[in-house]
Formats: sequence, C-alpha cells, structure tokens
Amino acid sequence: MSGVEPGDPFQDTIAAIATPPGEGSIGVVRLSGPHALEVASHVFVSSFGRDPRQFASHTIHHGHVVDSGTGAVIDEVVLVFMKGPRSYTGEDVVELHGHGGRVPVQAILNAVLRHGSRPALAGEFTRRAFLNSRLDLAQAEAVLEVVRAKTEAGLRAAVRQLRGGLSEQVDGLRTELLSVLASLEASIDFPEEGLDVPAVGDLEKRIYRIEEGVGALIQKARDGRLLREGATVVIAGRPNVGKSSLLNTLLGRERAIVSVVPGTTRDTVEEELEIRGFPIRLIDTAGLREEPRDPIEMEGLRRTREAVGRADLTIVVVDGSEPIAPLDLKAWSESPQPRILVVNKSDLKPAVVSAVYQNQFGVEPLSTSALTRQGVEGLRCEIGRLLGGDAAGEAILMVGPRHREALERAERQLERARGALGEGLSVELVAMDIRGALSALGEIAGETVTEAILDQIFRDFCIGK
Ligand SMILES: Nc1nc2c(ncn2[C@@H]2O[C@H](COP(=O)(O)OP(=O)(O)OP(=O)(O)O)[C@@H](O)[C@H]2O)c(=O)[nH]1
Ligand SMILES: [Mg+2]
Repeated sequence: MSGVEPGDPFQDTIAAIATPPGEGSIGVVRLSGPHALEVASHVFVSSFGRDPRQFASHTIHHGHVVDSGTGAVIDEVVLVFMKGPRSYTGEDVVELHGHGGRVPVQAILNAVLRHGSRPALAGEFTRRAFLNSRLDLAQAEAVLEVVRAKTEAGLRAAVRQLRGGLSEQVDGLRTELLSVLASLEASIDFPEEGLDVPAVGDLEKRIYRIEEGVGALIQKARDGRLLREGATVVIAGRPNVGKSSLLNTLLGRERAIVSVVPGTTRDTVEEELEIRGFPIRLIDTAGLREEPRDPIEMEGLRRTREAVGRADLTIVVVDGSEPIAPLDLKAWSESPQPRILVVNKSDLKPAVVSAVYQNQFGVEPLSTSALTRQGVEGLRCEIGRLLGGDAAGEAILMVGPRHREALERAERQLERARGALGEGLSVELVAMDIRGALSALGEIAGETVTEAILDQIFRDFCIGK
C-alpha cells in the first residue's frame, strides 16, 4: 500500500465558487495555493489603493474585481486573506465575496482562472486540508456529513467527528496495539528467550481488550448509519386496527386516508419525520389479510411484505377493542426484530386484559389511542430507544461504511493474531496480523491510505468544498 505523503507541496493554485448556485446575498470564489494572493492581485483593485501582495494574514479588504483586459469593473467585493498554514487547506487562501448571483460569481471565477489558477476538482480544498494535515481523513469525511446532516442530532454527531471524535478513539486502540507489537518484536529480536507462558497469556488478554474496543466501535456504526441515512419504520397489522390513524397521529397531520372500511390503505404510504433526533421514513402499509380479494390487494400485500423486509423497525398494531385474531399473531411472528407491539384504540373498552397479550405474543404491549393520542409519546420514546438510544446523546459517532469495513478487517486480524498466539505459532506470524490490524485502523484517520481511496472519498464532495 503506497502511503500518501502528508504535506506534499502543491505547485498550482486552485479556484472554485464556494457558494451554492443561484441567487444569494453573497457569492464566494475561493482560491487556495502558493500563488493565491498573486492571482488575486491581478484582478482585485483595492478601494484604498493598496497592493494585495502586501496584505497581512487574516485581514479583510474592500475593493472591486476588474477585467484586467478592459479595466471594466466586474463586481464590488470584499477580499479575505488567510496565509497558510493558518487556513482551511493549510495553504494561502484568498476569498472574494461578491454579490450572490450566478453571473457575477462566475465572472469573478473566470477572471481569476485567467491569471494563473486552475479550476478545483470536487473536494480538492478538503483534500488539500487532509494532505497538509489540517484534518485527518475521518475529519475530512465529517465535513461532508456536516453539510448533509438531516437532523440536529446528526449535525452534532458529525461535528463531534469533525473535531476528531472517531479518530481519537481509534488512536487510543492503535497506541495499545503498538505496545503489543513492541512486546512481540522484542521477542523476535531475541529469539533464544522466546515467549514464556505468562507472556502469552498477557498478550492474549491485551489483544482481546483491543478487539472489544474495535467491536464497540463497529456497534456504533449502526447508529451512524441510521443518523445519516435515516431509519425505516414500518407500521403493519390486520386491516382496520388503526395503522393509518397512527401514522397521522405521529406525523401530526392527516396524511393517510382513514376510514371504517377495512382495506382502506391499498398501497404503502411513506412520510418523513424526526423522532429523538433520528430522521425516520415512516411507512404505513395495506392491512395484512389471509385472502386478498383482488389483484390490487395482492400487490398491496406484496408491498407490505417488502416494506417489512427492509424495515429497521416494525410497529405491529392490533385492535384492543377486539379479541386477538390469528392474523395478529401471524403479523407479529412475520415481523423481524426489532419490533414493537402496539395495542391501539385504548379509548374503547378493551376486549382482553393486558396479561393475555403478554401470554400470546411473549412481550409487554404498548397501549395507544390514535384518537386521543394517549400513549403516542411513549411510542415515540420506544422507537428512539430501539433504534439505538437517543441520537441526541453524546455517544453516537458517525462511523461510516468505509470506517466500518476497516474496523471489521482489524477485528478479524486481531482474532487471528490471538488464535495464532494461543496455538503457539511463530511470533513473526502473530506480529504480521497485528501489523495488518494496525494498518486497517490507520486507514480510518488516513495514516495508511491509497490515492484510489482518496479519489473515491473526495469524489462525493462538491466542487469548492
Ligand atoms: N376509537 C378509536 N378508533 C380508532 C383508533 N384508531 C383508529 N380508529 C378508527 O378505526 C378505523 C380504521 O382506522 P384506520 O387508521 O383506517 O385503520 P388501518 O389499520 O389503516 O386500516 P386499513 O388501511 O384498512 O388496513 C377508523 O374508523 C378509525 O377512525 C383509536 O385509537 N380509537
Ligand atoms: Mg390504513
């Protein structure tokens, strides 16, 4: 694996529009690289007749961007200069803040591109920040998570990662692993002394503890995924039990049609909402029945099953004013974990006592009334709890798929190292696995990473980020 040298000198200066397309109050063109100020000096005319090349770092200047050929004013701007390494990219950065509009901002960009800068690639500013060690790789990826956060809890988790949350935890594990490796290597250097039995036991224990730490981070990957992509929560059950009514009550508006006619909902109905910080895709389904009455119901049922199949959580609703039907039990047994049993219509006279549900379904049901909202807040809490606690809590890290894959690889290597140690295999073999695990963990912060991986990560960024 060829490592990327952090701090590679970049000869070229890049430029891009940093604000979104369309009209805004300001539009920003950003320059980064060794010639940023030089490039700006060709297009910027200070209102106070000052030479941009003399600007001090971290200062702001008023002036105009002019067409160097004709001298025509392109836009009135504010120039911000940040000298490297105290800038986002670690290089000299110049920002030109003009009037937000597609034409003026593009004209400013065109002007700086004519004077020795080139268009930036997607994510190139952040990539330079990484290569100049301003951010580690997990932090660079967090920049994208911050931009794309769907809820405030998601934003907080992303910011935590941007500040080094995940890298810090991985770093702790790497440090411990390095000390294990040092012990192993000492015995490779002095083979005549070998590893004695207590030393083996001690190393096994230390590796195991690191494995546990890695496992805990993998666990958090689930929370990270749900925060980033949102969780799919499906409401299922027999016709007429109040599934659509519950969807409406959870949403706080009359989204799905509700009626006394069983079989009202024929197609799945999807809506987005936020519960305990998790972005949720809530899906109401057609009621389950033994015998679909027509091809539409047949298709509705197929869609219900498909929705339940990809649910992160299923809410199985039964009608508390009616005796338990075989289909209620079937709906429950066909729903994968995690699932919640909801006995709805608690405002009506219950048909059976609560202990009967406990007996037949094997779980304590939640009682709700979609009509009076009784128990609906409790249902929201339970949804949040089953999805992995409170997304607003401090524990959740944005462990993305790339991190997860690297963590799983590290976990496998550690397991193998521990196995090899236990079987008394050669110390070199054990050390090799430990080095593999170290390198896998190193990929997370980007200490060991290939150009191809970097390309893949930064491809998803916007140009100008
Ligand atoms: N009293 C009472 N009636 C309810 C409650 N929830 C739903 N209902 C009534 O039960 C009937 C069926 O409600 P829906 O929400 O359409 O039931 P559903 O499960 O979506 O039914 P399908 O779409 O046919 O599968 C309607 O008349 C609702 O007003 C409740 O909590 N209390
Ligand atoms: Mg319905």
